[in-house]
Amino acid sequence: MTAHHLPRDATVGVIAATAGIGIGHLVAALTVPAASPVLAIGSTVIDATPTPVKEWAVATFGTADKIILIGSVALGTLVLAALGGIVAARRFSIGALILIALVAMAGVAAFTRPAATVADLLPALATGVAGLAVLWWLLRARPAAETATGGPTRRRLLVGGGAALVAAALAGAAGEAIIRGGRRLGNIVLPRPADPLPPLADGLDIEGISPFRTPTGDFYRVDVNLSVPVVDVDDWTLTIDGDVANPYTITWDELLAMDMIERDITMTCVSNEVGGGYVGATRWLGVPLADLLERARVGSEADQILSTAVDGFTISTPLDVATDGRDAMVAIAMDGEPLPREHGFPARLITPGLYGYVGATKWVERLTLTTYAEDRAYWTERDWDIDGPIKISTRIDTPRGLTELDPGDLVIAGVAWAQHRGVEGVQVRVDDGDWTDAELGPDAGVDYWRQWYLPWKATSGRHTVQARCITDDGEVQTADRASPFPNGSSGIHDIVVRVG
Ligand SMILES: Nc1nc2c(c(=O)[nH]1)N[C@H]1C(S)=C(S)[C@@H](COP(=O)(O)O)O[C@H]1N2
Ligand SMILES: [Mo]
Repeated sequence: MTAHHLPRDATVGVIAATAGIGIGHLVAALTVPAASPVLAIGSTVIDATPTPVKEWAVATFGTADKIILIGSVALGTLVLAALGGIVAARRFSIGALILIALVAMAGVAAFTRPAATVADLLPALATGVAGLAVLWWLLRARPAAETATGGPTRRRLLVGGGAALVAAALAGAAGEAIIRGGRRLGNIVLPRPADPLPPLADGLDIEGISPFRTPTGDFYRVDVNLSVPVVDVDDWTLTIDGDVANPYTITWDELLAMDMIERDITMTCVSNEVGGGYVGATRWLGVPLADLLERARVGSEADQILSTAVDGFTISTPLDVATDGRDAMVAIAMDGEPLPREHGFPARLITPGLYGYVGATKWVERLTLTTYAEDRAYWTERDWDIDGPIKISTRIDTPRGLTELDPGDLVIAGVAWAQHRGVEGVQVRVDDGDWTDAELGPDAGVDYWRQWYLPWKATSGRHTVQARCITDDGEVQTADRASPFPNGSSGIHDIVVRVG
């Protein structure tokens, strides 16, 4: 055997691995979607990545961080698979061992996920069986006596390999379709809140300003999940346990039968940078956390609510925010629709005034009353603050920084939020001028952002525009640009524009 067969043998390895991954994805879709080989390895890599690197990745690639991660895992897998193919063509058993090692990694990654069961091993198993079968079959299809020009047998290899690739693509696509189509989002009829709110105001209609209510499709998404959990409400339950006198579990129907509240709440991520897009505002429908806890009769020890998602992810929320009168809730709907899967279907925690990582558990299924001394959650284990109050923020939506504008009458506009405190005013400053009061849009309560705007006669030249927020209790936002992690970025948003 000679070196010029290397590309062909490498291709055989890649085809075998691709076939395995495609079949594995289909089996995962039918069993445990998150245990799909590439996803399972990717999630393990995410969990094992040191926090600073993770923060860097989110800051640098934004939401594309996941695509880049999956891409790298896939690339690494294919390189190893190519090596497996080359070795297998010479010594089948050793080449096969390389593929088996790859599959074993996927199996271990799937099985060590929180709350994994034996079913989590099925996708890796299917990947291994399919991959090895294709490898063996393709290598057997190779001509016994090789000729440089190839021939019909070589064509058989091409056709066979092509067929395996097509089958892999079909299986993978079918799997993806099943996962996305979901087993059942259900024909959910949302209950009416006990005290419906008046409709949310339309808000200011200024070109470039954030809409007063963020359309759900534009709502930012932040989580550690490569694949979105698929939950069937018929199988879902919510359990309240830990330091409580009356631990209990309720079904979806029982949750829906409880009294509902609707609240207008702005949500944001601790990783949002000054002026960034990880913030959204909408109307949430749900059951007050206080009601759920009251029924459980919380003991005297607990100081945190440790919430667990269906995939084992945990968030810890200070117990006092559930009882200090704010409208923390287990939400089931946003903007009048059941939660979309990416935002936590069927139920999630929403805690006004706290960053998402300490109060907004998506796909929640358990609330455990415990203590900070005893239990830690995903992010607090990684040394993030246990208390994550949202910092006062102002964002200039328009004009955009670093743009060229025509001189004349312009409007500076944006949003400001002082969660759970209320926005009393917003002030704008151009260059070294005075801070000028902006006009405010409608008020939907202390937990909701406010739109603001200020007309501006723009003169030629380069200008700096800044905006700051003043809270209902009189605090003026400062220019302190604290590091965005782990406490959230504050700081005055400033942009530079050129008027030409
Ligand atoms: N299960 C689960 N819930 C989660 C997270 C997560 O990774 N897993 N991320 C949290 C973080 S950091 C934020 S900012 C919010 C984001 O919610 P959204 O994606 O609906 O905007 O969800 C929170 N809830
Ligand atoms: Mo977050």
